[in-house]
Amino acid sequence: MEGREGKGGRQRLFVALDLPDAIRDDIAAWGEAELIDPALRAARRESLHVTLAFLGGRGPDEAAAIAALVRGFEAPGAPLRLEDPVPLPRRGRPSALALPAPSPATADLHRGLAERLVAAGLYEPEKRDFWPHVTVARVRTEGRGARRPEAVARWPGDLPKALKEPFYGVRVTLYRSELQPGGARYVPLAQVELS
Ligand code: 2AM
Repeated sequence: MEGREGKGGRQRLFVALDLPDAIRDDIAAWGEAELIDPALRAARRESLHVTLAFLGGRGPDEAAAIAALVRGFEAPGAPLRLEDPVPLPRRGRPSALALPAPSPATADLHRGLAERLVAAGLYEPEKRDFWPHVTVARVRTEGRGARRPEAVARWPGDLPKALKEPFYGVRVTLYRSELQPGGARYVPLAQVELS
């Protein structure tokens, strides 16, 4: 689509495990009450996900091949649970806030997907270990053009007990990330339901 792509028709892509609507609703409700520091910008409700593979800028042919691979991906639904929020990075001034989502099944999904993408010549695995998490807020940067995150005075409290109950991630989606002034918007390009 015109105007939606970067240089040379490239799109910024990633594959994610979607969270069930009820969990997105509960995280959004928690965020409305807890993400009150003006330096924090809460993620949009529909943007809440666990990234399985970050693909970066890709041209149309690669994007089509990745979409086909995602549509043909077969795997069981992955149980996961959320933990209390942690500022990231852990050292230095934080630029984001994430909920860790420890889950061997999600790590298996990541591995299975990465193996298929690598076999198709579409992905170079990351050197760092896979760490499943849901980013719930970004920290605004200081002034125009500045990259340094603002200082956050009031970090949110812990998650309510109900949000720490295990649940299933049931859908894998290829997203295009569109950078916008109000924060990135993620457009679904291909999806597969897990069994
Ligand atoms: P984050 O939530 O930890 O920031 C869209 O930007 C998604 O891709 C986000 O979930 C983001 O992770 C992830 N992402 C962005 N840049 C990345 C990178 N260089 N390596 C791995 N994941 C990245």
